[in-house]
Amino acid sequence: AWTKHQVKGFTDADGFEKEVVRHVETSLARSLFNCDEGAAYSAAALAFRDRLITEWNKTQQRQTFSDTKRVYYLSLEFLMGRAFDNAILNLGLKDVAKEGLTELGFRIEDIIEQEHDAALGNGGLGRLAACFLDSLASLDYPAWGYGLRYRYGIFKQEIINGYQVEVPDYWLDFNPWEFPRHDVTVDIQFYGSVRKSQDENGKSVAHWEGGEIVTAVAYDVPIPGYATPSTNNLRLWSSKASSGEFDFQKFNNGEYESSVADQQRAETISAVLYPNDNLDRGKELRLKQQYFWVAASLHDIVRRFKKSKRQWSEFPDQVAIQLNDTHPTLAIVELQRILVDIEGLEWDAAWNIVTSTFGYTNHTVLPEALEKWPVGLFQHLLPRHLQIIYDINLFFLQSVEKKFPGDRDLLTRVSIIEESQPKMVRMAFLAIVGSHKVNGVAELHSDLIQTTIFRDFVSIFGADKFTNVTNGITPRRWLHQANPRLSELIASKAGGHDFLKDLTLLNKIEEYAGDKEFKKEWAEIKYANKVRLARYIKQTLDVTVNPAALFDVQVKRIHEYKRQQLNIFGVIHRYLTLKAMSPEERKKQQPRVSIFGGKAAPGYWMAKQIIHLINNVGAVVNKDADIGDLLKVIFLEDYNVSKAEMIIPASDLSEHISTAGTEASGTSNMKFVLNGGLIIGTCDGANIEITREIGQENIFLFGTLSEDVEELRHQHTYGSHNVDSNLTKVFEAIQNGTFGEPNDFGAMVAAVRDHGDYYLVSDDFQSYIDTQNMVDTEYRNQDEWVTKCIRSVARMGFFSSDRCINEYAEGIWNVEPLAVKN
Ligand code: 26M
Repeated sequence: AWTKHQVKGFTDADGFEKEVVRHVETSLARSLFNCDEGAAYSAAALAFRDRLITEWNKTQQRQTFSDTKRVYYLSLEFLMGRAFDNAILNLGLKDVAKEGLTELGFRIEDIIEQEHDAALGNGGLGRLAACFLDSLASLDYPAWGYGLRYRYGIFKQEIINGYQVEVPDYWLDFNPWEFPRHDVTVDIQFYGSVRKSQDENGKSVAHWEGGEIVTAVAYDVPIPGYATPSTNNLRLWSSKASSGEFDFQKFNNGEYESSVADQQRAETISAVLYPNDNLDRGKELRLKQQYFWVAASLHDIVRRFKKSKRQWSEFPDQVAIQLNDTHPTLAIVELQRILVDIEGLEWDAAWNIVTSTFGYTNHTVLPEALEKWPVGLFQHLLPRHLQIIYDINLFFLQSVEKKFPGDRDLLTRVSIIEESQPKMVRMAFLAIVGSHKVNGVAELHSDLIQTTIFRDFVSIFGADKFTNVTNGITPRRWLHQANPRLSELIASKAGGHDFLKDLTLLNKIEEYAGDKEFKKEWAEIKYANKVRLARYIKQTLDVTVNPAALFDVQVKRIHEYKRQQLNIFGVIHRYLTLKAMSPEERKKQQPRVSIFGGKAAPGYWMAKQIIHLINNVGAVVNKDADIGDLLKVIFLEDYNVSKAEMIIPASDLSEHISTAGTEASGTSNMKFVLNGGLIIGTCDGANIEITREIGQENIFLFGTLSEDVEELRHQHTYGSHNVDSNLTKVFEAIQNGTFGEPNDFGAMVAAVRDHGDYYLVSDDFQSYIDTQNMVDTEYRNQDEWVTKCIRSVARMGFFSSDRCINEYAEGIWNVEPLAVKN
């Protein structure tokens, strides 16, 4: 077994302190007398960074020399959050850090708070990638992440007069966790034209020439595993102007301005993360980002493979590449181009290698999120790639025609090129055709893609090509780091911290679900977490909330399909109901704090209206003397990973209430249950599997089932549509100005009342209200509630991202851990 004592560097508080002092005085060039919390964080981070480097180098050497198959996880988003707390926990040195910092006169919590989140992602998809990196390292898999080093991560959200305002997130001022590799660069080409010629054997070869060249520079981020020396690499590419002759010529010709403009154009590629979640708006710069990142990553992977001097046919034995959604689909085309145009392989041999290498993960069935690019844009930006796509499509359609002769409709439906005006490249279809496995992220979602959007491809390729890998979360960050006291309580009954490496060991706490002393400690921890959140709410919003009230939390990106509008309409209904009660009756009601958080895409007008309504409702309810502690409505600004770590452990009830069939998986649902909160939710995504694992008596399910959604939508449009009577009263209150200018919310009301209620808010309203009332009743029986929470946690082992990564490794990548020999 590995222990922290086997690695080089400090092992005790004394040694750590010396390193902190050294970094303050040398790396930061500051005096100890002038060391504030910011400097202390910087120095402590540098001290731990030094600790990571040795193991990181060793891990990389081990992977190179052992010559085993590696996994490459291609993702445009890595929502990492903070690295310091995670690094000290994974190294098993948090006590050392705490003691050392205390002796230097600091509180470790304050030092941890100094770090800026690495927010290179939108939501679930980006955070999943981050959890996967943690599991890959913790399980000793030889794996790299590849992404973009955005100068600006997801915007910071400010709420001004109840409205969302976006502020840029410049996060790179001081980032000790990245290592620039100015020697690892790749020149990436755009635009230009294709020339065909014949080689010495008379074979036709394509040359892609001319156009803009931008240089990709690698920045590496160490990813420490938990309780293992394995430290993997996340390589992020940054764009800069290529320093080719072209620029020098411009300088020499005195074209200084235009040369600086070129430089800025190049740097724009990796400047900003696109802030859309589950929404595609085909912008040229986005396609440029995708190709830039994919081409640099593949060049890097191919360069590494070539050092092994193997045959090309062995490429898939050495390399597995996972595509996180369709964003990196161009990698399929780029590898085919490298093999055919540059390495001179025959088309079929190359295509075999390509399809054996790639796996594709789908994360959504929402039509507005499925990527499509205009053919004309491709022709302009990537002319050779478009030709290759046409050839891939031709051979694919020929094979379909062979299997299903004469089915013209089928050919039209599955063609990678959509024959629309303008013609479009359908990236998901290209990803399916170019991969050997396609997976969804929860059982229901994987079934849905096979029976709806990708149904034709199941008949063409067979059901074996399609599979499910239910998402998971890392228990290190989402239990041990976010909720240290609960982690310790569990450890005291589960035989130590092994459950953090094998989450199924949580089942050892189930026998304490009725244990008085255990339950008391459990409830105390939850209460303390709620006190902390209440303090934060007081500090940031100046609203006093009672920590003894039921904390009802919905934090996630704002989207109509996630139905924050259902939640706030339910809150309004609750408010109206309380207002109509006598003071005596009110005294019998369960106090609640409704907590919201999440960002709206800057161009998503309806989502921004929802935020506005939530804030307006809060402004009215929170100062209503009739209501007092019975109801508070809170919108927490700028929800992100580090805030999630505070909010999730403080929840009694969390809401996962998407229209059935729309939320592919959800992962925060898993985080909330793992932290001892119950769920109110629809039969959607991973909620279904959570129910199966923890028992239906431990979850509050309500609403329409996914198989009934289509029929209801049809009825709304073509039959009659009566809005639920309680919801009608909510609309009346909105429209008589109870929550501010009624016109502001006219569109939200009309979406339900007049425009077909696509998300079934009215259909699900009554069952939502009834279920919330059941929650109130059950919450008043605290003894039983706590038992439910404990049982639920005990049964959550399945949702570790370790289980999930092992499934990918076995079923898709065919890779094995690289055990560390001592
Ligand atoms: C597209 C174009 C331009 C900019 C951004 C995008 C884009 C970004 C993210 C499109 C889709 C994106 O993500 C889809 C997504 O986040 N899906 C979520 O994936 C999670 C992890 O599997 C699931 O848990 C969520 O249910 C699912 O919504």
